Amino acid sequence: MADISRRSLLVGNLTAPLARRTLPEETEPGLREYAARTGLLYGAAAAWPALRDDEHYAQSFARECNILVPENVLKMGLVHPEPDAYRFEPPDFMADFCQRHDMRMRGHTLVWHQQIWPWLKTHVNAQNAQKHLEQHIHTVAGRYRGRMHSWDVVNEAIHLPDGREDGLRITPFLELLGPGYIELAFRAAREADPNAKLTYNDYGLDYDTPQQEAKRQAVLRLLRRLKERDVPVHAFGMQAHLDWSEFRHFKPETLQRFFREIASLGLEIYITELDVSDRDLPDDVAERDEAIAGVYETYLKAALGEPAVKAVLTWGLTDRYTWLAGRRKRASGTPVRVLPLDREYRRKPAWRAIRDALRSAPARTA
Ligand code: 9MR
Repeated sequence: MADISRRSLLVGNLTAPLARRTLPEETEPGLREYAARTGLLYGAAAAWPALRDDEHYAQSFARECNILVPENVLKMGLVHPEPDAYRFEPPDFMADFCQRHDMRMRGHTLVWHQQIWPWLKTHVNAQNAQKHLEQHIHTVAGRYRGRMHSWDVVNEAIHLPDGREDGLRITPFLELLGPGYIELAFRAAREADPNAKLTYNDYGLDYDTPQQEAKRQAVLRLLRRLKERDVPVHAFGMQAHLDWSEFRHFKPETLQRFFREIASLGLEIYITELDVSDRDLPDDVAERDEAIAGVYETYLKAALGEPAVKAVLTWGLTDRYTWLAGRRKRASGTPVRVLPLDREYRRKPAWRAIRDALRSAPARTA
């Protein structure tokens, strides 16, 4: 025990209180069990090195999840920090962890405009960009061949403010290779891992607003274009970074219409990065937790009504490790309460909301 406490001190924020000494006992099964009963997957994004060093964090994953996605360690710049050097120790650890705990794994992400190779500017040009991108994908996706449930092959490629007619974001790969970089990435991923479900993943598609409707249409056009060209794309990833203060714009019918259109292209749908910001809620914990739980439940009940939705992943499992603590800080400075488990790994109303949505979801056939 003392050993665990000492180790957890070394992880992350040194001023944070120690992680608890024992995982809270629970009488109910984990979310993975409720998901499995209806043929669904439930999981979360895992932080590094917390998964290795914080025993209770690891135990919580084993208890709650039947799928895991590395939050950062498979991103281009992290897994491939130099032209000839890869850093596979963290994702290898996670892949072994999944195997040990009978969990699936998602890969995130092969091509993105953020956390990109730090050597891109000095080493990559229009002549060699295709070779570098294909090598990267073959090496990274190839290493986990047969072990990945799915891969986010391309992440966040649509960005309407960039003003292009096709809606594509202006990224280094678009500039180097043109719009064909997307197709190229999917084909390389297919060669590297013929069994993984190859996914296009994006955000900002949840609400019934004109901006988000325009983005949904652009995503659908992209997916249709890929299917018409026989590009191996199998799934769409709906990030679902929600915010309590924006949730008045959510309409279940709008989400369901979008999902049905995606399903009609023959694609599966995964909710890949669900979380709910509590930035503008009052400090009172009970009130805040109920409000956040309400958002989880409303959103998931609508999403899980569409049979093409096969997996739900939250972007983190416990409030102890969440990007929202840095990016959506509360004005009062009180810690955020945005995920299913609190900072001490206790189940919150958000956990129960996810359980209820999983439990009432229509059974999946395949
Ligand atoms: O949670 C991730 C955070 O730790 C990183 O600093 C950040 C870098 O941009 O990326 C976060 O994860 C993002 C994910 O990879 C793609 N969709 C949006 C997520 C939240 O920003």
